[in-house]
Amino acid sequence: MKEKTFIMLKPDVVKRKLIGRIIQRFEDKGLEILEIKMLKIPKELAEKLYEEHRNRDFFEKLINFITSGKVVVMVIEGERAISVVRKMMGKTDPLEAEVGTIRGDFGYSTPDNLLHASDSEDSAKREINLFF
Ligand code: 3AN
Repeated sequence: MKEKTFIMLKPDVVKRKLIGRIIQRFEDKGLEILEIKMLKIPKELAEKLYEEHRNRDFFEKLINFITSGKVVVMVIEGERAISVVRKMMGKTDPLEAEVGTIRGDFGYSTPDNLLHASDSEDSAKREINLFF
């Protein structure tokens, strides 16, 4: 079944000039980019996106990072796209993310761990609506 998912390339990707290489991976996989735009996220929107983490000790650090520069947001579609993209992204801690995943190949820290991708159908709908 075709699914839509929401992906955000974080400010570290833009600063490190990795936008093209990361998008290339999704295109190479056969996923389709339906929407794409670049923006600097207002603080309120960043807090909404990450509201489930509001009580975590890293919340402020995460919001400061995500609003520190431009991000690229996308809607991507494909068969079981949500889990396929999560697999391609790799684990949250880049030290644990396997080689071959985006975080495993390009990342070494948090919260600057390259990208965000929806983890369920409900969050995909919610996140797409926040940005598109
Ligand atoms: P994922 O992005 O892999 O779904 P979540 O949803 O648990 O991971 O975390 C959301 C974001 O919060 C991560 N992408 C990362 O940027 C940040 N984050 C998670 N854990 C930490 C941590 N221990 N220290 C700093 N930032 C973190």
